[in-house]
Amino acid sequence: MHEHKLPDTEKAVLVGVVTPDASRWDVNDSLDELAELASTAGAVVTDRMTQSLARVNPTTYIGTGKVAELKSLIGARGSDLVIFDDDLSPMQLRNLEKALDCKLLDRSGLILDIFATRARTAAAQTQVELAQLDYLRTRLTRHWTHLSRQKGGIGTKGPGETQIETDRRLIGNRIAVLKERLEKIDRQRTIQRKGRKGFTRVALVGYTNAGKSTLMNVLSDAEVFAEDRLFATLDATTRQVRLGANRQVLLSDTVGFIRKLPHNLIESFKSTLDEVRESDVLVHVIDMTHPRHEDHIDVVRATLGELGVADKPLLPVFNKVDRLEEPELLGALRSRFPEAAFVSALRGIGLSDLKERLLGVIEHDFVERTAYVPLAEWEMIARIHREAEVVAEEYLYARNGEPADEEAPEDPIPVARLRFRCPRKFDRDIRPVLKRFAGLRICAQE
Ligand SMILES: Nc1nc2c(ncn2[C@@H]2O[C@H](COP(=O)(O)OP(=O)(O)OP(=O)(O)O)[C@@H](O)[C@H]2O)c(=O)[nH]1
Ligand SMILES: [Mg+2]
Repeated sequence: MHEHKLPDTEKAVLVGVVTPDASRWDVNDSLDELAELASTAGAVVTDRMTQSLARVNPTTYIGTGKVAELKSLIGARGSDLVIFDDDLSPMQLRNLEKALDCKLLDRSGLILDIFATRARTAAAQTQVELAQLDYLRTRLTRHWTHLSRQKGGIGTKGPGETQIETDRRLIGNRIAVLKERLEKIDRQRTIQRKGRKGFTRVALVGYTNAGKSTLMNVLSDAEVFAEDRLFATLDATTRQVRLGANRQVLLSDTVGFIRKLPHNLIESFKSTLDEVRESDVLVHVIDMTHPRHEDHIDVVRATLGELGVADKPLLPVFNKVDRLEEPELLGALRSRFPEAAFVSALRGIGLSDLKERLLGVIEHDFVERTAYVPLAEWEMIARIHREAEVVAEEYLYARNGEPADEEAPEDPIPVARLRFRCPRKFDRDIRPVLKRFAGLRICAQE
């Protein structure tokens, strides 16, 4: 596939609407974040335009007067694109394109574009392309393809024009192919994950740029790409991490969350987000030095809810203490989140406290069990040794207590009596197997 040379910087105008029902997010904060996203995508923001409206204009998003104002601004600045803070409906997009004659993007389109440039592995690339096509399917306008053919740049990366024909049917076909490819990737991942059964699995979650990958690196010696950019990480990485003398966990780093994460991205990133869904414990990394960290916490919680994992045990970790400028914030957060750890992933501050607290959360999720297992079932015994913490082990003889055996008593068989601690999940996994040995009657000590 050839890559067309993209202009290094595109000049962008940001547009946001203030509505009375807007939540705690101030439109300026939201545009700050949009500007960060735009610069991550390689644009230079020259202007911002906001408008207070009772509600967003259903035909043009902003009011008619504002559209005219925007048009002359674009002309005066020689802008390359306009980015809207909310998702535009196909109708709004069509009308605005007609009126402005300029490349238009909305927040979701911008986020998708960043994801497209960041995707490195086949899985991430497939997932992003799927999300993009799904997004485009409802927004295909003649103008859009016309522009994309002439110019490259933000909003046009990812699926090349050979793939994006205006024909929706072709897009539908391509989506089917990608879905199939993802299913294959999914199956491979499921096989990989099977090998990790029984390990306590911990997933790092948090707002983009909170420091998840930096924390992953410092805890595990992994070399995960960390950068002061939004969405540095798109793929899940998993590493073993030692928490205490006798406790290894699997730690996964994964894609960051953001306000208004496009819904089709969450859908498409299902297999990456499975790391989060299948983990036993979540570590929620928060950049406490970010002025909007409270909102970030809310967004992450809401996204976890959407993923159906809101009830998993969760450890809040406030990161970047090294950079904290208001010492009173530390006290306030400590009293509000007494269970939280306060760290600097970058400087390696507070890591042993973090590990201790994480151990505490995990312990809470552990159970102690006793099981009798015939020595002939050495694979099962080995598995318990490998994946649980064996506290005591002794060897005995037992007879099978099934009624059929009463008439023709078998010779006593050697069995191991194992007392072990394990995650509830491991206990659930092996219980059906151990049930098979429930009829054993201990008859002699060796
Ligand atoms: N001062 C300071 N900077 C940090 C700390 N931890 C991370 N950073 C910086 O914050 C930026 C983002 O860090 P990442 O680890 O890439 O963040 P992330 O949460 O993985 O971000 P995404 O993958 O984009 O979701 C980088 O520039 C890090 O160097 C910290 O404890 N202190
Ligand atoms: Mg990262």
